[in-house]
Order: sequence, then structure tokens, then C-alpha cells
Amino acid sequence: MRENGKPTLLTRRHFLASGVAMAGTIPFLPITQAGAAPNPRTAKIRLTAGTRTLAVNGKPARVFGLIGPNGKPGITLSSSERFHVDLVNQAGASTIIHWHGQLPPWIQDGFPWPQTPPISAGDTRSYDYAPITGTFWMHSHQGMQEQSLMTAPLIVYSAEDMRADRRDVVLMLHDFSFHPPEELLAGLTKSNGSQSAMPKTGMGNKSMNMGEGSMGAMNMGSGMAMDLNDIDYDAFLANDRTFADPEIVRTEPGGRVRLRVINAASSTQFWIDLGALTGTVIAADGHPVRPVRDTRLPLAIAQRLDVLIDLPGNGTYPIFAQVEGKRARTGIVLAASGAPVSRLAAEAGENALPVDLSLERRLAAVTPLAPRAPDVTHRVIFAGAMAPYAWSLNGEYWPEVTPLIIATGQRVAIEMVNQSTMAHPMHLHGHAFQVIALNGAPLAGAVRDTVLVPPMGSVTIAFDADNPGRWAFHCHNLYHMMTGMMTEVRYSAIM
Ligand SMILES: [Cu+2]
Repeated sequence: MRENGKPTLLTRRHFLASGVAMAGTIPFLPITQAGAAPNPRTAKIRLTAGTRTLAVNGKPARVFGLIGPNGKPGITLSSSERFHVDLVNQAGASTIIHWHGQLPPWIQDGFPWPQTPPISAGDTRSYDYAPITGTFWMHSHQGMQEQSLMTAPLIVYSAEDMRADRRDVVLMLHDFSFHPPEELLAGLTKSNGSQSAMPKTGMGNKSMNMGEGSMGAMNMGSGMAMDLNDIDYDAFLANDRTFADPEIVRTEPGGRVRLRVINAASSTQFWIDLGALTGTVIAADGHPVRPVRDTRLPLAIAQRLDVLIDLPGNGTYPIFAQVEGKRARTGIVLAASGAPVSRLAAEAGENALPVDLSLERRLAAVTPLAPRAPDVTHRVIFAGAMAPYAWSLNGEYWPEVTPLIIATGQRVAIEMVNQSTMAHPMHLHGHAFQVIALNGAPLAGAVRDTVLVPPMGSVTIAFDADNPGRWAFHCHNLYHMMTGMMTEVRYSAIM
């Protein structure tokens, strides 16, 4: 194991390559002979859904957690491992965990369909599928547990990751409130238009003034007001810590870092600001993209970015995540061994702009879909309002929805048309889609699992129907989803 580096995982292939006998009755070496490296896993991985206490702004906060076999949040797999997991529910409440962006059979997806009900407190459920490599995450799909941090990283190393000499750094973002999520939601749904009685749909709100308070409003130059943060959070967390007491990652001078940023917030979008550094984006939502270099990167809710960073020297380099529309920020610090780390200002000098499609427009998949015209195109209209607070797809509110029907073997396109003044990060379960148009302009974009549809904008995605089942398709803003912004993509052969 390299000090200050990614633990060297030994795979079955490494054992074979090193000439260690794998045959016979010895399935793997005892850990004492393998040094500090973990054994190649032939047994199940134990993942425990439970509760834990964090310190936030100097106060204790009781939250959920998903703790892996090494006592740390989440699961990290080497390239040859299966996702062979026993999920043990010790959370004291029923739960169900979704493996966000992974492509398992639908009954292992972690969504509370009638056929796959939540796991009762005290029970265990087993999972076994072949994972895809990249930066993923896991979160509860039960009630509003996600807001109470029932979330964790899910990282699957590629064979190249296993060989590369670079530091692997996960940066997981959260929004945090000391108020229970049900109370936050009630504050929105019971709001009697004190902020604005105007619907967020369509036209007619050009003079909308959102005023002071928890919501941000931005004039987009066209006279159209755009709404940002619905919830007034108490803190923004990076790897469970605020920027007043950030995680400090000690790095090798001049070393290379693979930064895996995960936006696990329930209702907050960020700009990732590399400060003095320039990064190279190499993957979006776990799927490789052609390299794009930049220092400020928009990250919608539930999205991930993998960024390669060459550290220029032996200094200290903060990585900021600034909330869109606000000065508030969180982050971590990359610091060479021995380099001093001074206290960082909790707020940026200026409000951040709204997260937008400026990066999406520049992304192109390394492995795009094969050229093919869609066999079926579904058009989905987004609408919603602050008073009453509710968000819909094609005028329908979950669970009273009409499924989008597709069939195995089809090339499917979904055209999403946003007729509201909020941006919606849309996530499709069970498939990786390619972004093929932004605001009507064709694009051979990224392959990913979550895409932002901007206010009054449109985005078209396409995918091959190769994973039969019932699949959720929803806005990943938790408060939008909870008030209706979810539907089903269903294969016609199911049910
Ligand atoms: Cu939304």
C-alpha cells in the first residue's frame, strides 16, 4: 500500500499475474500473506444502513448512513468484482437503497415498486450483479431519507484505475438542515404564496419578484425570473464536513489526482471551483468523455464528474463547491505533506451564477450510441408552481401517472420540454442515455444517467432499450420528486 495513496487493491488477476496459485482448495491468500491489501472478495460485501452523529456548525446532528465493510461510507469495488452485497437494515425504519447509475436487473434497482417493497427494519436483502466501472453513488429511495444523508459513494475501479499512479479522491456533496425533511417539505407545500402567488409555469411571470428569504431569484436578462434554491439550508457538506473544518487530503508534491465529485445533495446544485488549478474532465456520471479542461465546472443534483488534476507543486489547493445563486460554499483541501493549511473564508466573494449547460455542450462520449434513428420518441412536458408547490410531468403527478411504454430492442428518444422557471435534473433508472440535443440544437453529447433541463429549455436524450423492467424516471430535486415530478418507463413485456 502506497502511503498517502489509493490503497492498492489486489484482484484475482493480480494474484494470477504474480504467479500465486489460485487453484485447488485455497480460494485466496490469508490477509497476513497478502500484506495490507484486502483479499479478492469471494464472499458477500456487508453494507449497513444505520444512523450516526455528525458535528455540523458545532452542533450534533443525528443522520442516516450507509457503512461498508471497512467502516467507511459506501462501497469501492475493483474492476473484476461483482456487486455482491448484503444490505443490512439497522436504520430503525424501513428503507430501500438505489444504486444510482448502475444497470442491474430492475428487481435489484432499489426502487419501491410493489414487486420490490422496502426492507423492513432489522431485515437484510441481497444483491448480485455485474457493476459498470466509474463514479456512482447510492441513496435511499424511501420517503425523504436521502435528505437525512442516507447516501454514500459507490466507486467501481476500471482496470486502468488499478494500474494508474495517481491519488483517488472522492468529494461527496450534501445540503444539510437541522429541521426534519418532512418539515422542510411542509414549509413549501403549506406556503400560501408569501413569496409569490404566481405559478412557475409558462408565461405571465416576467415581473415576478421573489424577494428576500430562502429563495434566490435571478433575472436572466430576458426579463424572465429564474428560481434557484427552494430550501434555506443550515450547512453544505463536503465528505460530511463544513468548510470551517474541511477534510485535508495530503498529496504528493507534483502528483496526479483523480477527483471524483458526487453531488449527493437533495435540492442544491453547485459550481466546482478548482481555484488555482486546472482540471481535465474525463468522465460524466461515471461514463468516459473526451477530455475537457477548465477550472469551474457546473454540477447538477445527482451528477458526478471525474477530473484529473496535476498538482503543480508542493502547495495547498482548496477545491470549492459553491452553491448556485449564493455565496455559500463547501469543499476540501488538497495539500502536499507538510504544507500549511490556513483557514478559508466560508463564503465566496460573489453569488454564483445558475448552474447551466455550458459544460454539457462541450462534452462528447468516448463510447457514443451507434448511429440510428429512434424507433419511438416520447415527449415529456415539465410544469410546476411555487403556490401551490407541486411539479408535474405531462400534467401528471406521481403516483397517478401514465407509463412511457417502450419495447426491448428499440432505440428510444425522450424529448424533455421545460415550461417552468426552475431547472430540473432528470434521472432515468437502469439505463445510460446519450444527450442528443440541447435547446433544439443537435449534439453528440455525453453518455450519462442524469441531465439538467434548464428553465424554459429543452433536452433530448436517447438510449437503447436493453434492460427490461419497470424504471423510475424523475427529477432528482427531492422536493420536486416528492410533490409529483416522477413517472415510469416501462417495457411492454413487463406486467
Ligand atoms: Cu425538478
